[in-house]
Amino acid sequence: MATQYHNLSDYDPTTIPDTSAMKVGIVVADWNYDITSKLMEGARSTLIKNGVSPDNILIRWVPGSFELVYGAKLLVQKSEVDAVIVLGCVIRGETPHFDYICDGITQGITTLNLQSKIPIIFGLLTNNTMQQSIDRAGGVLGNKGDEAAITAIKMIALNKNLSDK
Ligand code: DLZ
Repeated sequence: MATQYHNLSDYDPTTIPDTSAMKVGIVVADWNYDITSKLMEGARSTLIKNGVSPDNILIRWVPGSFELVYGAKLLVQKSEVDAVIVLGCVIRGETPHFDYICDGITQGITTLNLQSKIPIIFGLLTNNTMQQSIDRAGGVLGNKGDEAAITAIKMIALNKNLSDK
């Protein structure tokens, strides 16, 4: 079913499933902290606003976005979470090896998703400028952390729904 929304944080709250038992891990990169801390706050507050208990949100920091893949793998293997959200920010203008980092993370998260029993949600900003990242971390274009949180809730529900059959 196609979403009628272009921004995943514009959601119909009546479609949000029961989240009271959901456990969500968030792995967030320290690099570009001014941006990533806002993504993290957006994700955390959106989970809580939609019924996830603060006690069921596990947040772990890694040095840079490249470490998000290993961080997510650790949470998949060593915690009891139902989904992992990765949050980071890579800016082309400030990062000489932008394409290598972005490709590595994208491939890594894709591979983890294929191997893991729980969904890994991709919340990596890959922008050309700092302003574009500011716009997407609680600025004029919303907060990609919020979108990642809603996506996590929906994917956990899908996984649980199919597991119950
Ligand atoms: C090295 C590096 C650079 C140049 N730029 C960024 C960036 O824009 N965003 C980010 O999250 N991390 C960056 N890093 C750090 C790498 O992700 C990684 O932490 C280091 O290469 C060590 O593995």
